[in-house]
Amino acid sequence: MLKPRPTTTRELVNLDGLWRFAVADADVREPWTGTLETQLEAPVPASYNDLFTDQKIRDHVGWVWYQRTVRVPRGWAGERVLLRLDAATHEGKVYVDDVLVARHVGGYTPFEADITDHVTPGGEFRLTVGVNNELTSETIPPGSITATRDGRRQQTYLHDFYNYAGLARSVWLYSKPRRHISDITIVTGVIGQTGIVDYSVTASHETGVRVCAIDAAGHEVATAHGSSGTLAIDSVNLWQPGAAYLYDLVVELVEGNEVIDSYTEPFGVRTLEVRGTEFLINGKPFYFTGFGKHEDTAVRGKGHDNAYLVHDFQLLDWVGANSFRTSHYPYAEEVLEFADRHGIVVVDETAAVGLNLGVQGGLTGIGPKPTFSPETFNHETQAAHAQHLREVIARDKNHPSVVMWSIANEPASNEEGAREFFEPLVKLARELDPTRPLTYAAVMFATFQNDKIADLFDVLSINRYYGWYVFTGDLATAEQYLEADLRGWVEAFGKPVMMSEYGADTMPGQHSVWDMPWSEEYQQSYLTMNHRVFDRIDAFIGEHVWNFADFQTSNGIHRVDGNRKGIFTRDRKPKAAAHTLRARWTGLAGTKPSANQTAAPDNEKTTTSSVHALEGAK
Ligand code: GCB
Repeated sequence: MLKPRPTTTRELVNLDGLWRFAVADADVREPWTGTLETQLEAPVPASYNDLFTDQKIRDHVGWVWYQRTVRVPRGWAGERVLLRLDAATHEGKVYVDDVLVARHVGGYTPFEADITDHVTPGGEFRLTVGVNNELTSETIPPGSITATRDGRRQQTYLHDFYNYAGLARSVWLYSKPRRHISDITIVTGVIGQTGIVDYSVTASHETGVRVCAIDAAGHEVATAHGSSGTLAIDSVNLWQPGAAYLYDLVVELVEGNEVIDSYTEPFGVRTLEVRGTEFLINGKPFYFTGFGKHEDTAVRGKGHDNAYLVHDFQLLDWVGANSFRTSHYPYAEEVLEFADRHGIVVVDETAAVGLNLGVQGGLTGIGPKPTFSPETFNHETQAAHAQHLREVIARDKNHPSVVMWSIANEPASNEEGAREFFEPLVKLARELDPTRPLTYAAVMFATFQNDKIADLFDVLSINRYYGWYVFTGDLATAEQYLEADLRGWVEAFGKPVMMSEYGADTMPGQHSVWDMPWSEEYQQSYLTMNHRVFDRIDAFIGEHVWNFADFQTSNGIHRVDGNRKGIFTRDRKPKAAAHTLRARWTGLAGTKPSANQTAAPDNEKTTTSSVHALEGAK
C-alpha cells in the first residue's frame, strides 16, 4: 500500500489539527449524520484518553466521534479524491457528509476511501470519523468486554500497555489520476559491486511503465521499462546499519510521451540472510543492540510526534543502539522512514500481543481456559491475525530498515493448538514476503522443551526476566537459570537466538548498595548479569532491553504510574543503566560485544553507579 506523497501527478493535503470531538452515548446514531454538538476539541494526531480531566472519557469503551470541515482543492477536477487515515485505533468508520465511505478494523494500519463521487473540487464537506476502542477475541490485539455491577462496560486485555485509542496518526486528503499506479514492490540483491533491484508495479489500467533509479546526488543510475523487471546499479552504495544510503525509484505510467501518473518510492540496496546461527546483513554477521520500544508519551498517548521521533533516535544513537523492535504493533510510517534514512535496523512486529491466556495463569503459564479453542482464540482470531499480517507487510515491505517480521509477542506457543494457529500464518508471511526472516517473541513459559512452533521460524527471540519476575533480587541464581535456558534453545534448534526482552522496573532516584530491586543500581547489575551470559553464547545475535522508556499501562498493582523498566524515563531522562548500556554498546558497529569491549567511552562521566556496573556489579 503506497503512502500518499505529492508528485508531479498527485497532490496532498494534511488534515491534522484540532477536530470537534465527542464520546458517543450508548444510543449512538447509526449511520452518523449531522454536525457534532460538543464543546470538546481533540488534536489529531493524538490518543484522546489523557487529554481530558473527565475520567469517563478516559475509561470510555465504545465509539467516539471526530469531526471537521474539509475543502477539496478546486484544481482537483478530473482527479480521484481519496481520504487516508494512517490509523484509527481500533476500528474506524468514515463519513463524508452523511455517507459512510470506509470501515476498517485494526488499529495500527492505514486505510483509505475513494470519495471522488461524494465531493466537489472547490467545495467543502463534513468529515466525521467514528473510532471504536473495543478489543474482542476477533480483534488483533485481542481483549474482552465485561460489565460492572452498576452496568458500566469495562475493557480487559492481555497486554500491559494502556489501551490508548483515537486518531493517533495523521489523516490526509489526496488526489491521484484516474489511471494510476496502485502498488510497487522492490526487492534488492547484490552481485559483486552491482546492486540488483527487482521491481514490480501494479496499476489501475494497462499502460506503459517506465522506472528509473536516482541516487542520493540526484543522478539517474538505471532505467527500465515494463511493469516488472530488474535494474542493475553499478558501484552500488549499500544501505548499511549505521550508514544508510537511499535511492529513489521513480515510477511513471506513460502513454506515448504523456506521463499519466508518477510516484517516487525511496529504497535501499541491502541483502538479508540467516545462515546457521548468524544473521547476515550485506553478507556480514549483525549483532542487534537496542530496545523494545512503545509509541507512548505523556498527554499524547500513542499520538505520533516528530519531536519525540527525532529525540528518541538521538538517544538511540547516544546509547549505541543500532536497532529496535516495534513492540507490540507496527509504528507510524514516519518512524520507519526515519529509520531508513538514519540506518537504524527494525524488527517490525504485528499487533498480535496477548494471544496467551496462560500469562494470567500463575507460574505454570496454563490458564483456566486453553488459549486456542473454539470458545477462546479460534478461526476468527486467526483470520483477523492473517488480515493484519497482510496489511503490515503491504505497508512496510519496501523499507530497507525492516530486516525481520515478528509475527506475535508472547503467544501461548507452549499450548496445544499453537502450531495449528501459527503454521498457516507463517506460510502466509513467507508468501507475502519471501525475503525477510521471521521471528516471534517467546514467553517465559514457552521453553525449548515445550514450545510447539519455534522450528517454523528463522530467528528465536526470547523474552526472559530472570532476576526480576523470578529470582527477584538473586542475580546469582538468575544467571544460572538464564544460561541454561538460552543454551537449551541453541542446542534444541540450532538457530540464531536473540534476547527480545530483558529488564527490571526502576524508580529513578532510588539507590542501594545492595541488590535491591527497583533501585538504579539493581537495573545496572541486572543488565550486566544478562550481558555476561550473552557473551558466553556463540549463537547469540542480539540484545533488546525492555524497554527504551517508561510507558503507561492499565491499572495494576505491579505498576506505579506505568511500567518502569525504561532505560529512559517517560520524558526521556537517562537512568543510570543508560550509562551501562552506552559503555557496552558504543563503538560496536553491529559486532558482538566481548568482555574487553565493555570499557566506558572516553566522554562518559564515571558515576559511582557506572563503576559498579563495569566491575560486574558483584
Ligand atoms: C512482557 C511483555 C511486555 C511487558 C513486559 C513486562 O513479557 O512482552 O509487553 O511490558 O513483559 O514488563 O512485564
